[in-house]
Amino acid sequence: MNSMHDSAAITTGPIRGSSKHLRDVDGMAVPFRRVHLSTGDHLDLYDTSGPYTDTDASIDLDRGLPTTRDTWQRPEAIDGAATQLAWARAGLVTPEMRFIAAREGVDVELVRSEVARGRAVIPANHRHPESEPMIIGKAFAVKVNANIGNSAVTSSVAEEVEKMVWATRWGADTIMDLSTGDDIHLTREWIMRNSPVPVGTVPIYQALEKCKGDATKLTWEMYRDTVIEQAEQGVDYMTVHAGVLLRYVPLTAKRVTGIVSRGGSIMAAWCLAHHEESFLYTHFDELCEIFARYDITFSLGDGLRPGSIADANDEAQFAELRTLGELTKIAKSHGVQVMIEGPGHVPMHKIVENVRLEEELCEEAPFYTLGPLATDIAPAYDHITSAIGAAMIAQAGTAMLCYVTPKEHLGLPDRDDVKVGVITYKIAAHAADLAKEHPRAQERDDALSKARFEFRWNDQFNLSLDPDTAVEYHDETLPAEPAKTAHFCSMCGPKFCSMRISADVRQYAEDNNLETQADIDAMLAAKMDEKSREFVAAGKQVYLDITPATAT
Ligand code: IRN
Ligand code: FE2
Repeated sequence: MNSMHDSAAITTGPIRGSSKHLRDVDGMAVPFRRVHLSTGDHLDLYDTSGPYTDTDASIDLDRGLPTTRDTWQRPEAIDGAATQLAWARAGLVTPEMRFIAAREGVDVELVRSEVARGRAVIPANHRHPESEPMIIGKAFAVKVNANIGNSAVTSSVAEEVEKMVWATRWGADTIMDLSTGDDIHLTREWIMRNSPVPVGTVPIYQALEKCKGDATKLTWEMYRDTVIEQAEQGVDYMTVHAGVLLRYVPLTAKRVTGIVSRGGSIMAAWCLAHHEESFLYTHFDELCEIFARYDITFSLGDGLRPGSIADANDEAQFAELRTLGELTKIAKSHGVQVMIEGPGHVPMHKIVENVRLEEELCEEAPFYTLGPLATDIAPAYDHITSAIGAAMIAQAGTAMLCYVTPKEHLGLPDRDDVKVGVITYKIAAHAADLAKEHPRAQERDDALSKARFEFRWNDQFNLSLDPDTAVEYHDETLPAEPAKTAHFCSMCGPKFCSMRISADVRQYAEDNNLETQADIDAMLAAKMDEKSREFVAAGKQVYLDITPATAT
């Protein structure tokens, strides 16, 4: 290890109470996180963490992960398109589709047909053979993306790899490397070679580096070469802000927050300076041909997304969306997979309209949104303001959510912010899965609820999204080991525990053979009668016992 690696504190190894379980599917090893319960049962959960949660796992930056996908059979290109979309349309089932079906617990035909319709994408560049295939589409579990990437000054390459491992440990389904600065190629290379999840980028950022930050100097050739450089490295999906057209730029003039997208503002600056149509738009067919060779998925950028509640759903935003619809059709005619990026900042009553329009204009291509923040008034809490919007928009049909961390609008996220962002977005995504009645979503809730009711504390922790924090909070008040099996917690103490009282009620019902509602009603009537006679006879007064539970 050279000195560049030293500063990174890399977290690997199993998550509390779980182990890596590999299910054999036609010779492929499909990963699950197996949670071992104290009852002797187990629950297998969707696992994004790659080999890093194996026992004794570590990160070997230079060696990288095994190139497993290279050993799988890949069909021939069809009319120049070596893509999951082209193969799905031709009725071919790829190893990636079979892997995904097992992972999601769905029929492989659902995977193939959703990809063929363009309602789902499998971002899997042939040059990223280390990745474990996953699918983004509204018929499947809602996915979460975590953005990482150094800015010009801050972190080392190893720290960025650590952030990737850390984000996937907590459930990030994809990561985007938004690095800028000097080591951009090298940083990306190490992230790619070590990432078990698809990696996305915004190539215009690196193209801009190549002309020292002067947007007016950008050219199509410069951009194209950057795309090819990144394609060769294995980038699985790329944000392309090709819907920012020259004539839309004036529509943003009267906005409260103008253009907030970085890529969008770069392209708007270029269009204005040259007074020409965007080269991303005019060269879109050529871009499609490149993407088709590697099977890179378009993430059509929302360069004109609203950056404030005031600007939500305005003409600039929806004009761009109409153009993205047009580009979707072009990409698909080349056999290239497409998803559509969405807002931003949107109040709750304007959220569903976004999904409805996107589906109508973009042939239901998977929607991939940034939150949206449901209000602007809580900097430092924008993981929460945005998770509210994210849960709503996901329930309405958004397929992937781009996380927002507590540092949004304020600074660069550190390791803790990355974890809080991912966990917050897993909550939004899972809440939407439940609301959509995704076949496997409720299993985990039921297992956790049961553990909670039965005072299996360790099971409750281990089934949770963040076992480490759950244990920590529990131990703040009841640190002793016996408290992990105690039939109460420190919230209400032993006397007032509703769960314990409910358990007692059940026991009472069992002991007294109370099975039907009629049995219970009869018992209650008899008891009430008996009690009221006792009460009157004793000449008692009514009082409430408000002694604190801990005073006993
Ligand atoms: C997702 C949905 N809308 C935007 N995003 C993400 O925002 C996009 O995928 C990328 O990771 C990030 C930065 O995009 P801009 O600011 O360059 O548009
Ligand atoms: Fe914002």
